[in-house]
Amino acid sequence: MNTRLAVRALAGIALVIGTVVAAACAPQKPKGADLGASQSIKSLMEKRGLSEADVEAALKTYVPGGKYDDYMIFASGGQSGQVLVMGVPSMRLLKVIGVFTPEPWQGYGYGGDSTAVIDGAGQSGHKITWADVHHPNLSESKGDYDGQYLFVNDKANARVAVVDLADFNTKQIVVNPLVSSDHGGAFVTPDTDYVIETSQYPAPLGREYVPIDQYKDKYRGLAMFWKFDRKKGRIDPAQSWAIELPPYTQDLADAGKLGSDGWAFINSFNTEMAVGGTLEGKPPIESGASQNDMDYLHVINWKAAEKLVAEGKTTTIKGFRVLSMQTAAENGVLTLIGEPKSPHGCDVTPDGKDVIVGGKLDTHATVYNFDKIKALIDAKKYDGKDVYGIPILSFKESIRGQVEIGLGPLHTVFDDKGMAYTSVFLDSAVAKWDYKNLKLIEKLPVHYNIGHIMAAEGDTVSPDGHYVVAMNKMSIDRFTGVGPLYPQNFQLIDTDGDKMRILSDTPIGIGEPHYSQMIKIDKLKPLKMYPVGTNIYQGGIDPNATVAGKERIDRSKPGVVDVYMTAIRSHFTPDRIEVEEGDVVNLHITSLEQAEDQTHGFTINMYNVDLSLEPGKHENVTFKADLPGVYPMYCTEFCSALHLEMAGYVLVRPKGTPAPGASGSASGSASAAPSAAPNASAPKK
Ligand code: K7E
Ligand code: CUA
Repeated sequence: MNTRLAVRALAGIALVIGTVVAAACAPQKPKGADLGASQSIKSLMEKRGLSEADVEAALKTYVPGGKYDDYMIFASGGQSGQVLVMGVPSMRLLKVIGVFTPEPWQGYGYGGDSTAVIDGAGQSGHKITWADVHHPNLSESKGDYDGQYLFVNDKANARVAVVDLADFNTKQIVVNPLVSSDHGGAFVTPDTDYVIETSQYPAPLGREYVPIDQYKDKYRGLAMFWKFDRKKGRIDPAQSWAIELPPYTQDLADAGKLGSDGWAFINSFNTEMAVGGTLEGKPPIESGASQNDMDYLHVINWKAAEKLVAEGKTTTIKGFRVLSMQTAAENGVLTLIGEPKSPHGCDVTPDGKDVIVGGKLDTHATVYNFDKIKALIDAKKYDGKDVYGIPILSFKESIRGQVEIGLGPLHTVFDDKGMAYTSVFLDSAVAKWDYKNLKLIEKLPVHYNIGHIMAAEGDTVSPDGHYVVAMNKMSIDRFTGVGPLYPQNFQLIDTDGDKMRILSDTPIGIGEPHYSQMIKIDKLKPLKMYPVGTNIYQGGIDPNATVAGKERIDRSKPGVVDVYMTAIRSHFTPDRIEVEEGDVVNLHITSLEQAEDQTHGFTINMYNVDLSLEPGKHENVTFKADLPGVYPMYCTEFCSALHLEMAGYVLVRPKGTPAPGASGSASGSASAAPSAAPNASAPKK
């Protein structure tokens, strides 16, 4: 593929390597020639088989240690249920945030306070410990990323998670008890008043059984408007509400902005309402759903819906206020417009004026114009109604035009120069086009089968330009083989020059990322540590936080042992905990550290307890000591020269056995570990 890359190296190359400065205009020159590079660089290029284009791409993306990336990507971790944090342009992986799936390094879901987040995220009493993560969305203020929160949806189980970007931890997972799957989410309104989650596969609302031959009458879609309480940093389910939708398979959604603020747009496919039946000789959903030339774009006036909800024009299902689709249709809240064959992406332009839809089985990007739509709705100028009585607007009168893009346009993102970048799945290409003048500018082949595409600040009212990333579903030929399950491939694309070009390939070996967002690094203000005793889930100092010198074991309640414990380089106090079989043990552990990056881990053999104690963090762990025996507990982060010594024992004596003399006291005199001063054992200040 080096030749292919070399062909793309057309622009003037300014190469700066150490003291060697060279300017060369040399398309398709042989390797290493005429770069003016030093002999050592030339021979290095030859030895490694690198072209000029390779070297330039390397220089554009190399970020030396100690220098920071310009942007941060929050990428869906797909089936891993996690979120990946990466730097741009280096594409280095910075962190994997545990979201829907227990994550051991962060001690997420292994006995500490985070366990309640995961355990509380089950559906209908079923514990679910994975997710199909699709769309991470950053919180916005006035339509611009503000770097405070990240929302992600779980398509498989209809859930939405809130990640706090102060500490990059998942603080909340809300479950949608009305629908069985979601997809159009988690999109935010321009001031993050709402996080929008729309259903995917229609089902009876409230998750009841209804025979599938009643699909048309009883199966439904839904748009949930989760109310976000920014002060608390949590979604407030009690203030959230929903709109019932027809059983057209709703797909992607986006919120209006600027002039179209207060509106939302949702794609759909399978307006044929095909329900499969392959064993019964009926066509599969894939062909049944591809009969009509048009599906329906759903246009929602959510500000008007909010008013109707406040006026009580709702029914309650599973504790949620739901606006019926009839009420929505009659009050101008829900309107449909035809959209070409099996659409997928639905993206509002940065100026809020247009909505761009890509059709999977179409060759166009269709540009709907909000002003035209609004005028038709205001004038009640309908082309007819669907079978549910929902008004339909004229397709022709709602669009500004269509642009021939290629086979299978999916998603569209934007730069700062009025350019749209659309992923073209079947063509395996990125199409750059002028969305104001509806003109295709350039197509760049990618490897292979691009799904989503992301751009720097690409979903905001002011995109940055410079980079887009092609999120490719396949990676044939791109990387060393790792067995039949291939990684996905993120291709970083430079959009600064006249021609787009691929700068790097990055394998994603953890799941299938669907969407991602890219934010300027200076918008993020992550914490370096917590005030001592912080409960990161409840906020503030935990009532059970322990200060130095006040460590103790409280056995005042029968059958319960409360341990008030501290961790600091390189010991736990207490370090011996004696309990009786059957006791419920509550550990309250506070990290007393206030030095950057000085994290301790904590585990107890056999009890599936695993914590990450970042500086200042407090954790509460409860377990039942049901197995008599001797269980080492220790620190799992190599925190200091005496890290291996940061250990102790939980001793569970058989039921009815008398407690040995002084064991279990907080100041066991036989302790082998002297309380080393932190700086005596630590490499860090
Ligand atoms: Cu994979 Cu946004 Cu869920 Cu398109 S979606 S690729
Ligand atoms: Cu603390 Cu290792």
